Amino acid sequence: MERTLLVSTRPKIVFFFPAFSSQEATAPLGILAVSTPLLRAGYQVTIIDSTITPNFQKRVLEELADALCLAVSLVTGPMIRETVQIARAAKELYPDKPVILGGWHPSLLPDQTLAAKYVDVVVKGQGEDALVEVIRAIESGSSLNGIPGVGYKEDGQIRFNAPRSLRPLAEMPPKAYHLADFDAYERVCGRRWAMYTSSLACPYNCGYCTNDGVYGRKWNALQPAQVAEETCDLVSRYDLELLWIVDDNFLVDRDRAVGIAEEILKRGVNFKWSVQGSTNLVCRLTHEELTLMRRAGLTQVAQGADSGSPKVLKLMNKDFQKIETIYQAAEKLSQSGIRPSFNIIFGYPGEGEEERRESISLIMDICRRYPGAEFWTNIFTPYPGAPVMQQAFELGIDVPKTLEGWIDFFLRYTVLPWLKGHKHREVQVMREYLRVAFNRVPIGVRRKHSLQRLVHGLIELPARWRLDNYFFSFPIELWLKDAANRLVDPPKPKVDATQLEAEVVAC
Ligand code: B12
Ligand code: SF4
Repeated sequence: MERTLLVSTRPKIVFFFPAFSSQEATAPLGILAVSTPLLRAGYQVTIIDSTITPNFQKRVLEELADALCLAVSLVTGPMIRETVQIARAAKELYPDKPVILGGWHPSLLPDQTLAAKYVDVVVKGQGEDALVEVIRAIESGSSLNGIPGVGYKEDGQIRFNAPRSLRPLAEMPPKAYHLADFDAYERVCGRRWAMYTSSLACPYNCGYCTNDGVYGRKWNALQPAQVAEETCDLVSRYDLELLWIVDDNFLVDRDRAVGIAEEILKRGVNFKWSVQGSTNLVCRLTHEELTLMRRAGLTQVAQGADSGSPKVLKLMNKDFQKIETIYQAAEKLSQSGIRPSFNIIFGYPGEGEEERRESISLIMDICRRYPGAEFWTNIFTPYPGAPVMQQAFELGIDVPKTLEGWIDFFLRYTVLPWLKGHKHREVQVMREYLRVAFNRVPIGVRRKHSLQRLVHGLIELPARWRLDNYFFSFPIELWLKDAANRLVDPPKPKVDATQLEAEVVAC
């Protein structure tokens, strides 16, 4: 369940990847990225991913016995629970072994993260260069002073070095995919797949998006030949069915996007891939270009439609997208045989019932006109570092003051000061009806029991009727569905894939 590269003389670094509360299990790309420079420098690397490792705490502590330090990768939300648990346990047993945190949450809230007693070092932003410099300093017992992008503790004081400038993706080493146990991920997920990065950053600045704070807005990318070479090699080497290209906005350079498809076709390797891209950039592509991409294996484009209300789109700073753009993107993708996948955010500051109704109408209309189109919905989550945060504060959001405080962030903050009580319950019921009204294709494959399939089939039409009529009282269909689930499914943890499956963030 954990992978170690043994041919090395330098000490071992233990990486921990906490569960991200989703069935979409695959190798943690952030850790694979920062591992390569360590391996090249001669360090050993062990990755323990709690999603695929039974008794993960015991395993981490055992591995740490002869290791130099513990490094954890995390984003804001439920991952913080296991981060805190493991970091505390590690510090208790090995008080002298540094605990290093990297990834989105430490990047966006470095001071607060480092203030936790059981955290010794935080790395802000890209970690490839920073981590190997930190590890070298720890190994030689020297100060971390002067290592850009790093915060650390010295003489009981918290210190931050100057920020590290962003490096273009093309300069970065390849990710250490060979450390990943794809068999184990497949057992959890039901699908054999991996993530791949072909570009970094996004030129836009949507109000809820945290990207600017970590990757800036200067989009940079790999050339088509390199992307095709690496992706074809990856799927062939690890026998993968699907690659999710996790770029924030894959389509910024139209010629490059089409070029990648041409290069994949040239190599004749068959695999499915999906990308994230904004609707306006989908609309720029011609039918011929999209068909070519489909032939090369592109099966889905995930896009942030975000709202069916022009007023809310404006509040979200999405001037690059009109309601017609969403329709056009759905049409173009459907006509080319590519699944249009959209994200919708309910409860954005400034959204009222009228605007929510507009979103529901948009969803219903698009799903009917373009069968196969899918919508994933979220309730607005105010993330630190997002442009809208200031306004959210003014509207009464109270963000946690400690790292542990963020553990229950989801549970607390899907309930917003302006969306709570009856209104909040109604939105949750509405989201449940949306889940059953039209089919969606998640990455994680969860086979439904025949009873669940039967109930789903029975309530699909009533769910659509309710959504058309915006009527959510006495949700008997959902009670029926829950009863069927209880009969065939074991009880679920408090924060789990079912709650989060709808919350993939897309452009
Ligand atoms: C893939 C993905 C997922 C997958 C994860 C699948 C998996 N098996 O890992 C799934 C679908 C499960 C998912 C879920 C969610 N995600 Co997500 N996801 C992403 C996505 C698209 C790619 C992440 C990735 O691997 N990138 C590639 C790697 C190489 O880049 P990186 O992670 O930035 O890593 C670099 C640095 O951060 C750093 N680094 C990373 N780890 C470490 C560790 C150490 C020790 C060091 C030193 C450095 C370091 O170095 C790396 C190389 O430079 C990002 C957006 C993005 N473009 O990155 C969003 C993103 C990370 N997700 C986000 C969110 C909000 C979520 C959800 C909370 C959504 C929701 N509302 O439910 C959920 C739940 C997450 C949870 N963990 O609890 C936000 C995080 C914002 C934040 N404040 O933390 C992002 C940034 C999207 C966005 N723009 O808003 N997600
Ligand atoms: S939400 Fe998507 S389109 Fe908007 S700024 Fe973030 S990455 Fe770019």
